Amino acid sequence: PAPGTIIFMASRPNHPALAEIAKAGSPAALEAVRLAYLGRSGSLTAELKQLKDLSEAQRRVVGPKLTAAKRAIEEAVAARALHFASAERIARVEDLDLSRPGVAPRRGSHHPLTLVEREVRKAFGSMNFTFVDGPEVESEHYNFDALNIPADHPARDMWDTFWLEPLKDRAERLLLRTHTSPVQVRFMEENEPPLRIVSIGRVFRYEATDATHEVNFGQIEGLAVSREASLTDLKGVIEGFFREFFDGSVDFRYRASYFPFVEPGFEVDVRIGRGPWLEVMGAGMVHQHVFTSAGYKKGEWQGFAFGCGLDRLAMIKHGITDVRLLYSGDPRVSRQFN
Ligand code: FA5
Repeated sequence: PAPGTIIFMASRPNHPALAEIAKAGSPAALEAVRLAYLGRSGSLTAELKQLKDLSEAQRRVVGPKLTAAKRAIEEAVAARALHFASAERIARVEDLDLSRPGVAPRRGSHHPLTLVEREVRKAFGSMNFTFVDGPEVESEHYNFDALNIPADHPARDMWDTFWLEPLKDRAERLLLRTHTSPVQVRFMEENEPPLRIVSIGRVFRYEATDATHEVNFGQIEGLAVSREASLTDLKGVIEGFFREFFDGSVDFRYRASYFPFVEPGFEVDVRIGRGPWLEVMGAGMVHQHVFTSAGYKKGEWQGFAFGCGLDRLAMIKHGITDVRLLYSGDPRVSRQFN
């Protein structure tokens, strides 16, 4: 039924007030009807007052009829009042233009680094690598010593380090890890080969920022250890990954380089299409000293490792010219990846 329609139910008293309420054309008219029956000098009020003068038997017959009538009138008045209120509301929004285009909700988007990280996981996942994490606050031991970089080794100059205030109850010096390579040792201490892991995370370096250097950036660490892991396997994995990641033709260049935790070591450059050569990662065969610091017996295992800048991958893939944009917190950066 339309709003305000009064339904006379069979069980309700067919009181004459109900028809008047239905006919009331305004809130004022409705109020007048209500007062005529239920007001202080209303007719139903008067009848209810007279109940006390009736005999017990009469009261038992008339009483329920009067209270039922009172309730029916109150309900009808309330329903009619609701009808007036909603009619008023409809009048107020009558100029509503339902054909006007709506306001589209703004959809969020993932940060380009998140998207790149997911692609990296997909590619290495398909090559049966397991993903592991390591702490960002690292000890001097795992970040340097266990990786064959003793205190007096000149290679320590390669990483400008954020040192942390030493904890009172810990002799060990703590730092913000300068690379993800400490994860290699942490994982090997707990696991026996053969193994294949990738660790993606934040690293920190105390250096001046420019378009290609941040103080805080992401690295992808890879490690595979078995009886006969070889350079050929390393090349196969790296090239397989980049071909999938860049979805097409990629050229590779390997340049001899030095990292104390690999031997031999090299840098990998890639070229996409006819673009320039870009340095994307350090890599090499795991140094036996790293195996021994992880508790493996010298000469028993062979492994390869690589460390790649996550930000650089994102920049190359999406033509981002300044790494600092990735950490600017500017939503316009992410919005372009919707
Ligand atoms: C390392 O950090 C080695 N741990 C990599 C490695 C792992 C070598 C395993 C061998 C075996 P390097 O300092 O070159 O190496 O950094 C690796 C990558 O991180 C670089 O190729 C670059 O892509 C990225 N990178 C380095 N410094 C910055 C920086 N300040 N901002 C952004 N990306 C950086």
